[in-house]
Amino acid sequence: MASHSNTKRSIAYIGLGSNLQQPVEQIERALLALDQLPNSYLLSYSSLYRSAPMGPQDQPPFINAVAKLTTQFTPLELLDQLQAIENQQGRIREQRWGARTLDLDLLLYDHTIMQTDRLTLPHYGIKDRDFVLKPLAEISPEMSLPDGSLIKDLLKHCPQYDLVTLKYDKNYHWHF
Ligand code: A4P
Ligand code: MG
Repeated sequence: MASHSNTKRSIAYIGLGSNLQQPVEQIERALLALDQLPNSYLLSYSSLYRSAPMGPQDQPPFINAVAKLTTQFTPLELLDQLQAIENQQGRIREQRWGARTLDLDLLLYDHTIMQTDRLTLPHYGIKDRDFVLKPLAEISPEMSLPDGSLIKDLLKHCPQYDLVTLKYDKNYHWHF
């Protein structure tokens, strides 16, 4: 395990999305990978949601979820870890907003606000995506963004992507 001078624990929220190659399994594998990250602890994760594609419409529906971690990684170190997981799951970067096996977005890192070439925090799309806000509200109903806006208020005025919550059955399978 790499040693890190940063021993402070931060809270990070990760948005997961997939619409290729058995998306439910892609999300489950990604949650397992997040659970196994060093210097981090997976605190909770939302239900899985099916959503209509935002962007090009000639692609399958997405499966989305949100996970909450504590981590000792800095924001950029955590982004590296997330991109490594995307690559392990066969992510090929093609069209912007196009189909993908796995997309991991760093939504929030404590109340950090930053804008660099590699990383924008909070993630720029949070407020316009019910497939991010709804799972966020499920795991942290009272949370707000660094600008003070409440997730549950944002959800009321947000574009809708036909969300359907998947159910987790007693055989440990997600289904519609
Ligand atoms: N980057 C900057 N900030 C961040 C951040 N907070 N988290 C940079 C993650 N990455 C961040 O991302 C491009 C670059 O953004 C990265 O190299 C990183 O340095 P990417 O994942 O390679 O490209 P992308 O995902 O195709 O582009 P983008 O703009 O991030 O797309 P989004 O916003 O991720 O949207 N429809 C539904 N229903 N559900 C979805 O999940 N997802 C997308 C992709 C489109 N339509 C969707 C969904
Ligand atoms: Mg992305």
